[in-house]
Parts: sequence; C-alpha cells; structure tokens
Amino acid sequence: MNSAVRAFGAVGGTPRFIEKGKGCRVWDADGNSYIDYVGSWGPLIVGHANPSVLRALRSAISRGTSFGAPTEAEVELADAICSAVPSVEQVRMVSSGTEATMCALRLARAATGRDRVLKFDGCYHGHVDPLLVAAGSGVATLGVPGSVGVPSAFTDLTVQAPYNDLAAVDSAFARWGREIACVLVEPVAGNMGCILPVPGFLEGLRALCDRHGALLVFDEVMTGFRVAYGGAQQLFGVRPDLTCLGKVVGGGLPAAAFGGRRDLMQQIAPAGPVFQAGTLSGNPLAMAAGRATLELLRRPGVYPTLAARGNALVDGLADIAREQGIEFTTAAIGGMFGFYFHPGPVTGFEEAKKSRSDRFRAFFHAMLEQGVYLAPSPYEAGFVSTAHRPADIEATLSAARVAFRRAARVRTGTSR
Ligand code: KE4
Repeated sequence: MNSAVRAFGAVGGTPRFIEKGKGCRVWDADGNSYIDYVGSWGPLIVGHANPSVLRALRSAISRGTSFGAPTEAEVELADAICSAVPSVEQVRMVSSGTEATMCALRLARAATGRDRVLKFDGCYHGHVDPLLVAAGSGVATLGVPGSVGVPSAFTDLTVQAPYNDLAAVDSAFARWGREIACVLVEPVAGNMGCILPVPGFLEGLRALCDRHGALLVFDEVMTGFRVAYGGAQQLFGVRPDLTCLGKVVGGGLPAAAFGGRRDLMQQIAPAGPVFQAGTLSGNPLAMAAGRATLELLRRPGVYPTLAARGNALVDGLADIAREQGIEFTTAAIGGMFGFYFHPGPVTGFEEAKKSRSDRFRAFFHAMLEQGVYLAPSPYEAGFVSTAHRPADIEATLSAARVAFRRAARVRTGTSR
C-alpha cells in the first residue's frame, strides 16, 4: 500500500489490486471490471491507456528515460502551462503536488519575510509537515489529528480557518496580519468530498491578502486543467499570486508544478536565493504524458462535455436518493464531483464530518460489487474523464438504485 489514501480504512474490506485500465474502466487481478471514478485521484482525465498519451510516451521512452539536464520537452510543457493558467508567468516543474505546495510555501515566506501560513480545515495540500493540520483526504479518512512525527514547532506557524468563512480569515489577519506570509486554499475543496467556494469567498481572500500584504496561493493540484483548461482561477476570475499544479499536468506520470508572478518565481534558485531542486523534476516521460494530455484537453467541447457527464451523474444520484427518501446532497463542477449522505448544504469540514459515513460505507460496497469504482472515503472527490460515455453514467445510476436501497437499510446513524 504505497499511499494511505488507497487503503479501505473508511469503508472496510480489501482494496482491489488493479491490473489494467482502458478508457473509463479498470480491471482488478481477479478479472472484474469497474467503471472508474477515481481516475488515479484525478490525473486520468483523458481515460486510461489513452492512445495519444501512449504514443507520446513510446516516442519519448525510445530516447531514454531521464537526463537530469534541461530538455525541450519541459520547456514546452512549461509554455503550455503559462499559456493556459491566467496568473502563471513562470513555472517550476516538480514531481508531486506535495513538493509543489512545499516549495510555494517556502517561496511565499521568503518573498514576504513572514513565517505564518493560513490554511483551511478539511483542505489537503500533500503530506508536508506544516500543512498536516486539520487536513482532509487521507488524514480525515483515518481520523488522525494530523500526523505523529510532526513536532508542534512545525505546525505552530500554521493558522487554520473554516473553509468558506471569510470572517474567520479576517479575524486571523486582525490577530496576525503582518506575520501571515500567505493564504493557501483549494479554490474548489476536493479533499473533504467536493465543496464549492460560496460566492465572494475567493474574491474576499484576494482582497484580504492585498490589504495585509500576504500572498494568495491557489492549490490547483486537483482543479488545475480539471474544472477548466485554465483551472479554477479562470472559472472564478480570481488571480492568485502563486499556483500549485499536479495530477493532470503529468497525465498519469509523476509531474507537478508551482508557478505564478515572474517577480516571485525569479526568487527561486538558481535565479534567486530560494533553494529548490529535484532529481526527476521535468522528467521527459512525464513531460511527454503531460503535454499529450493537455493537447487533448485543448480540443473544443472537452470541458462542457466533462461538466455535462458530471452533472448527469450527480443529478441522477440525487433523483434516486430523493425517490428512496434518503438524505443526500451533491456537488459537481467541471469533471469533478462529490456527494454526502447529509441533507445539505455542506459548505465546510464540520458539516462534511456530520454526513452519514455508515451509509456511505454501505453505498460504496454495493457500488463496488456492481462494478462501479468510487473513492473509498466520503472525504474525497470523484472524477469523470473524456472516456466516460452517457451509457457509463446510465450503468452507474442503475447500480446506484440498488446501492441506495442498501444504504437506506443502515438505520443507526453514526456520523463518523
Ligand atoms: P501528491 O503529493 O499526492 O501528488 O499531491 C498532494 C495534493 C496536493 N494538493 C491537493 C489539492 C491534492 O488533492 C493533493 C493529493 N490528493 C490526494 C487525494 N485527494 C492524492 C491521493 C493520494 O495521496 O494517494
């Protein structure tokens, strides 16, 4: 198990060992096939074993795997990212989203000369020590406060606020205004289910950061190239100072990035004094897979189709839950979605934690048994790909009619 998130800790049972994927489906080692809504936790937006991505990889691998030196491929992917993401003027490639947020934090602290960082309860930014505070995703799934092994000295400078709560952020700035280097936020929260920013939330963060001289950092590791080609910042029209990217930009291979204003990025070594390095940063194979994926995403109609698939799925689920009298609420934006066994609305971590995880558990297994592969936690988002067809959504909803009946039989409500 090379990531705690893949364990079935929240749902019980045995994780499936996946043997292959093709399009929107994966096959386990026993030959069972599943309609896949995990998509390797987001990267597989163009489906498994996409022919264009495989072609690009075959071409790249025929020239070697890694050189630890500049290559044209990494410049081309960097150009594609800078052209796509409104606030990104310069970008540095790294190998994971965790690395991207870790570097963005270091840069924000260096650029402002301040030490505190503000994050939101239920948001997850990878497993870098100072951000393992009230984190979502696997940390929430396992119900651990953060992680043992992280000295309090490493988290004492991390300020927390409830997601979607501008007043709490205003209070934090009132208390630590000149000490806060940055506000780090998932512009759509995908690590406590799927929670959209309430109108004015992102704009309010921008205004507060401007007023107090802090940087606004969008963690778009999940939303980047997922909710729109230019990410959530293009969709919501809010321009952060720094952006973290991952998942889709590697097309299923290890690649991530952080970038933003040129005056900030010029402070990164070797141009500036903020050290950053990485053996496999800009790896040619990952660059090839990322570039091929982004090329496919530039085609007309891709994002409206992803959104239509995601909306058809969550609207269908909500209709069936309503027919069966089950408290249920959903969210979807672009190709990502989430749902809660909760009457709604769910705008933050406290509400998400009150959803009926016992019913989620029953629903999850009933879907798995019928060949639908969801994330094994109520604190994760789901993803559709360009390979999901209307027939796949219909098959998923047929399975859900059975799964909701299984969930409805769970009477004793245990919210955790
Ligand atoms: P990685 O280090 O896992 O590449 O990225 C960390 C990260 C950063 N920011 C956001 C918004 C993220 O969602 C993630 C990683 N997401 C989890 C699933 N919610 C990855 C799954 C896993 O850790 O196995």
